[in-house]
Amino acid sequence: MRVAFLGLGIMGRSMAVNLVKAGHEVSAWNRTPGKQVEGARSAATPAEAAREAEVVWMCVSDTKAVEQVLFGPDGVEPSLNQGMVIVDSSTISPSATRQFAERVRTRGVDYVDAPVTGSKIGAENATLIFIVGGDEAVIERLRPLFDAMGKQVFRMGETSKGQAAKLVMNLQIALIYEGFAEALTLATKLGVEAGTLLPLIQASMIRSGVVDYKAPFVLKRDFSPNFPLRLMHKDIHLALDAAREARVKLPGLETVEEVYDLASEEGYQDLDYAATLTLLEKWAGVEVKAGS
Ligand code: NA7
Repeated sequence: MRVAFLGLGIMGRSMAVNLVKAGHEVSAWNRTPGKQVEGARSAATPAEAAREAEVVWMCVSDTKAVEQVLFGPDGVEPSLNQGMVIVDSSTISPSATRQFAERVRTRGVDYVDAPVTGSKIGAENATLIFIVGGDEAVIERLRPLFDAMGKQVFRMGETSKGQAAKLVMNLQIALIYEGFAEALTLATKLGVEAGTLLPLIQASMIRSGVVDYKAPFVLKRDFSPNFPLRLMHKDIHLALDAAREARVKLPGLETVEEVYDLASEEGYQDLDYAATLTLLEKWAGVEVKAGS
């Protein structure tokens, strides 16, 4: 298929590489020049990338970035053609997604929200899980592209429901990780080493994918970004905004948001979100260690 890929960040670049590997004809664009995808045509603007495309696939930071890529100067809008499909793998606001979809629908263009879970490693290995909102038949047409970049597609309902589901997934990841980080901090303060505690966690009902994934990084004190703190912070804001719009109270997430606010003030934005642990350690005056 002819695909315009817009946004070559940590996730987008690997996704575009996998589309090329699967034999699709890709024209790629990134806001900051210099990021390229071997085998893809480099476009100077989103509009240029989209001109001949059947599918425009976006993976940019946030709601504002999606709006600019679609409707800003040099944005995709003038290149929209009847029958085209826009797919958004960024994690953004569900209500803004509905507005963007309505705007392009007037031009005969379908809109599918397809945020992902699986992190940097999932993007590299083409094992992403797509959390999708949109028309079933349109999603089926996109199947070869989903298959090239991921391992599973879960349809949550019509357009914007993918974003809604993604936000509640990240809500849980943020809360589960914070629970783990608080447990490690208190355990260390009380004299139980992380390396001693972990096998107990893994053997018990507390075991979780989040802990399995993060524990090795935490024990190595490797806080380089698989999923940068600034993006999880953004998703926490998005979830709280969506909750406010829906008049839902989320006290746990509100507290975690404060931890992220302080972590950002400490300058941790570009570290992995696992670095919130270091804030807890600082407050407690301990450092979590794997142990002997
Ligand atoms: P990264 O690695 O921070 O990449 C973000 C990308 O978004 C990168 O290509 C940016 O371009 C691009 N970006 C940011 N702001 C804009 C604006 N205003 N216009 C156009 N492009 C922009 O994030 P990830 O790849 O890890 O994640 C991407 C999304 O997936 C995000 O929503 C996550 O929550 C999930 P740059 O190179 O900075 O010019």
